Amino acid sequence: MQTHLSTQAESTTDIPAEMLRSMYVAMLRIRETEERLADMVAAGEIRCPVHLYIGEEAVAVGVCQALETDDYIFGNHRSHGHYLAKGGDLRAMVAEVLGKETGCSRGRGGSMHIAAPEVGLPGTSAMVGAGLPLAVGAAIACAMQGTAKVAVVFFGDGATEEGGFYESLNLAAFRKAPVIFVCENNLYSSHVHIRDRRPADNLDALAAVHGMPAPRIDGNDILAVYHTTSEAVARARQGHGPTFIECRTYRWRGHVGPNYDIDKGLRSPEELAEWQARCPIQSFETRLLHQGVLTHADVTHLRQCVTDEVAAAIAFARQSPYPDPNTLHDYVFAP
Ligand SMILES: Cc1ncc(C[n+]2csc(CCOP(=O)(O)OP(=O)(O)O)c2C)c(N)n1
Ligand SMILES: [Mg+2]
Repeated sequence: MQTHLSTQAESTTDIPAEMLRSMYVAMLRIRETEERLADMVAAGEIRCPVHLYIGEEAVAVGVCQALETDDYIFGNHRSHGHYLAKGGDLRAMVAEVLGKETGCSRGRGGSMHIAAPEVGLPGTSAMVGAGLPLAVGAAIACAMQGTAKVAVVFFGDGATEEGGFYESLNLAAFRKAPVIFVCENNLYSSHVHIRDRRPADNLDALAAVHGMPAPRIDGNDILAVYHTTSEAVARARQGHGPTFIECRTYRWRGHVGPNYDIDKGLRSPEELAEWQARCPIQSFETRLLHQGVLTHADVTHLRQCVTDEVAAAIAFARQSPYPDPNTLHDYVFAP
């Protein structure tokens, strides 16, 4: 079983410059969207629970860059980044978080129930661990239909403490299902650190025991995520079965909402600062500048484009109507 923590040694030279730029922009888009959503939650404009992904952007973008549009992804309660990285419509997501009729779930779902089936995200579930069996089912269906499609599920370290996690890994391994388990290990489940929940920090070993490769990688290194996922996708498409990828990362904000959970004494300012110094966007930007893929003028321009794009999405969402109260029961049951 392969278990390694890669560093920023992975090469950029085998990736076209245009793709590198697009990966950089995709991370910027997630960051800017989340920062603005955080402001809107703090101002009381957004009323649904919002779990922010800031700090973890390299996982979603690195994984989705290795997928085709018709491959499936499944998310969880913290899925804005997954949705955007897979190509979901930004305006429809912001409108959903604001509860508007133009939202991707017509304003009925909110932040935790976003969907973009047109790009392979059938939906997200806030039940911790619920995405795993859905992804395994989708992967088995893809194989039975004779397609080369794969399914990916993003889940947190906390989801490994659910029974469905073990059932999913077992069935996927047994059936050699074309599924990739992407564990976003941000060290916390709600407000509890992994050292206070488990006898050992060994999630990769849980997967390895099911007989699947279980690389443990730096989830803040987008190229490590991209290369590792590409290998897993190739393996899955060739019929060799699932891979478990443990991405070590960190969410900058608290479990839910815009605050940092420092005031609650749940984590230290030093821990947060240490991970902020390892910002996945900043390190990738520095690298692209160093390698001449981007100039400083490009960085300024691209950052402004993303700021404008997000501002336009927020304006669209604000101008959109709320659902008509008479349609409250629509879309709840199949007609
Ligand atoms: C089955 C279930 N149990 C408990 C909860 C409450 N809950 C919501 S998020 C969360 C923590 C999840 O932690 P993790 O899986 O590590 O994801 P992260 O929030 O760190 O991204 C919990 C316990 C839930 N939504 N579903
Ligand atoms: Mg977690």
